[in-house]
Amino acid sequence: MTTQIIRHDWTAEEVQALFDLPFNDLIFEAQTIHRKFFNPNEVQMCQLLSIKTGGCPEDCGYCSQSAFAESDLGASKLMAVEEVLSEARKAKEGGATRYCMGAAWRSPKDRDMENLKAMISGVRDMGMETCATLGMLTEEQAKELADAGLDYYNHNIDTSEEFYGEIITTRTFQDRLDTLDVVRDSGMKVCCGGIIGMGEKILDRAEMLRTLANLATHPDSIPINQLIAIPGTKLENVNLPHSIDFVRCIAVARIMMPRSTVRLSAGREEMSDEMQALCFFAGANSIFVGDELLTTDNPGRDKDAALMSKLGIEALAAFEEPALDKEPTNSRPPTPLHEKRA
Ligand code: SAM
Ligand code: DTB
Ligand code: SF4
Repeated sequence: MTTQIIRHDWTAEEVQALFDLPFNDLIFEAQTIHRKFFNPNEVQMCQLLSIKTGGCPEDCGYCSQSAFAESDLGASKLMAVEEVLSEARKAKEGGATRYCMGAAWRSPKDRDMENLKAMISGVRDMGMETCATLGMLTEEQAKELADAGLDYYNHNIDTSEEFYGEIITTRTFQDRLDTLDVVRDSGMKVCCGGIIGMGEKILDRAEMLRTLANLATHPDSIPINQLIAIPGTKLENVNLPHSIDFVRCIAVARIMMPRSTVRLSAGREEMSDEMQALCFFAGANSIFVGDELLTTDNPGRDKDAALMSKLGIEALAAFEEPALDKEPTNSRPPTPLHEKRA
């Protein structure tokens, strides 16, 4: 199969055709593209910290931190700057090169901005890449965070536009896209992906990836989460997707967005070593390390170190450009999504 390399004009049929490929053809294609842009034996190690947990006014059906969830998670205040920096130092000593701070907010309050900026510049001064996920941002907030040294902003579309309303009602799909524009315009890199296994159809997975790939610029980083069905959330009884179906999503993301970092994010606790190895083969090149994600467990460092050693995978250094980054062939000028929709 011939593949245009960097594209922003994927049709629904083309993406569906990728999902319909025989599995071996799909992951061969994904691995071939992966090798054009990345060292296949390097994976980026990120670590998360929940700097403000619980009591969130949004109703995301998967999230333990939503005030609508019946979880026993209390609502905490924003952590103190020193406490965050001390956790970040430990993460760096443990091998993390990107540090991502998450807050259970609809959007940050102006009164929190000074502390957030001190956290960001403090982490940046340690030599780690910085990322934050704080909800919706105004232009001014995005600019302030960028100026403080925030490299990436994580803001997921989570699923297809069509399925979105089944999962979240307190903000729209368009709200998410608007914040992504604000983030991009501020000069920060965009980290945007979604969740597999919320009861969506394959078509929804295809449409989610199509939305991301048809943005004027591909997200620099694409977290693909497997739903962690957390007791007390609306999705607590949803079954895990089949592992092969999950790997297919990684492969399709890699093919559609060849230069982006694809992050094998939540859900690794439930994944076998073999499934994770297939995800790396399909083009995933980043993981979250450490014992915890935000509110749930993650395979600890020892388990991950053993897996990486078995696979001969090395950690990517902070701020390292992909080793094999080349000029794309068959590149077409991007078409902004809003223009395509009009
Ligand atoms: N409040 C911020 C927001 O929603 O943008 C940031 C935090 S939120 C926890 C970040 C992302 O984590 C969500 O968009 C979702 O994709 C993912 N996530 C949250 N809970 C999850 C779960 N139970 N399973 C899998 N992914 C989850
Ligand atoms: C993302 O897409 N996944 C991470 C990060 N961005 C912030 C969060 C996963 C959270 C999993 C559930 C929890 O620990 O609460
Ligand atoms: Fe709030 Fe983010 Fe959880 Fe949604 S995913 S409830 S916005 S913390």
